[in-house]
Amino acid sequence: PNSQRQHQSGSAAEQNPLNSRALSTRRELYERDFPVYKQPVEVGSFSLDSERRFFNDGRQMRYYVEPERNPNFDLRDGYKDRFIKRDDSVKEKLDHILQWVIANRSKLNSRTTSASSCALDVDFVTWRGHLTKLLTTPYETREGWMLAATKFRGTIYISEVETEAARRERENRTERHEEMMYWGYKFEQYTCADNVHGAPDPGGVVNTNEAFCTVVQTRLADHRLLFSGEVDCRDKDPSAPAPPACYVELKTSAEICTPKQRSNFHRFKLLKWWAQSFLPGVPRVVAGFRNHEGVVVSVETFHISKISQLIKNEYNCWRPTVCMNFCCDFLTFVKRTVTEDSPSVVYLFSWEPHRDVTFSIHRDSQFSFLPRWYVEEMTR
Ligand code: 0WD
Ligand code: CA
Repeated sequence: PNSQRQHQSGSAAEQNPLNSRALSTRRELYERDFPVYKQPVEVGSFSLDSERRFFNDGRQMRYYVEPERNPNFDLRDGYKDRFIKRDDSVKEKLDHILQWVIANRSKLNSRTTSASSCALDVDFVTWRGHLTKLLTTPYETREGWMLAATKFRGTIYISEVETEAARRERENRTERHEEMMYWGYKFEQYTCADNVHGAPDPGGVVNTNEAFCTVVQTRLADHRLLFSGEVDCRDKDPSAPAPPACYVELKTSAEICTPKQRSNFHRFKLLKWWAQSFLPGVPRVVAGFRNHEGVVVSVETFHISKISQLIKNEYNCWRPTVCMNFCCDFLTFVKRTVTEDSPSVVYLFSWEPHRDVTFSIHRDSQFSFLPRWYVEEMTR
């Protein structure tokens, strides 16, 4: 109808002034010029050890060791006897990022006046993974999401809430699915060394508690963002560019045997890979293509900057500009909605495929996610 044909510019929420309580996710509304997205700058990093303890340093950083083109890695090896799995029923929310913020507050306070020295100089703090979900929303047809937002001292914190459907899926995974989730971590073990001159140790234990996370700062249009994302490894060449440009994302995917499989890979998988790595400025993804028996039969590098070229002949394909404009308009919608500055108030944004984004407001509820230790530290 009429609202569709309105302005080329302006956010999608603005295009429907009668309904400031909802945001459309229809692709056509986001087909406009690519928004300004500043080159992400790494402002720090942190590590989580084998017991999920936080360290304000890069001790869990690993180094990429390029495998053969056709390596025959057995991803099933060690699943039964050399695997320690993180307990994914434990919801950590933003806790590790907040720990990093407290340890590095001086780096973030670029304002020098004492009046504003308590406020972080950013509009949003969140996980990279939450932003990835926003980028892919206009193309997502299966899984909805819930994002909790709280404004505290002028900054909006965004933390995911597990949907009922996601919880059911997590609690009812098949044995096959559980094993396939291990394959990605096993591939990392075949291609990463703990030291710059070291070699991978495929005989070791895979422990998914361990993580190295980068913290980056950037700006999407007028939204100043601070987010963290888990990084698999880095280029070991000492002359490699500085982080995040030296980082490498590792993936596994089913081997591609038919044109239909290739098309699906371009239309669905490359969207997720592109969104996840583009956000923090990670330039390449190394993919291990595996067969049904969990053997990596080929390895291929994808450069993030070349992915839009690679997909452009695909019929009915995704577009980076739609992803970024939707994310930008969602953040505008959040800024306009989240007005009360209080650590105990949560604005819960919910989305289901084929629906608009809507929200509800919760005071002192189960959804509150800023821990007391953080609020107290930031109020001192
Ligand atoms: O509480 C939650 N719902 C979430 C917590 C959702 C997403 C992430 N996290 C936390 C975890 O503490 C984890 O350490 O964030 C960290 C990873 O953050 P991210 O980089 O923002 O997440 P994402 O981009 O979705 O995933 C990056 C990697 C994954 O690699 P692949 O190649 O599969 O995309 O982080 C791992 C996984 O290896 N990962 C997780 N690790 C622990 N907990 C989680 C998770 N919930 N999700 C993905
Ligand atoms: Ca990965």
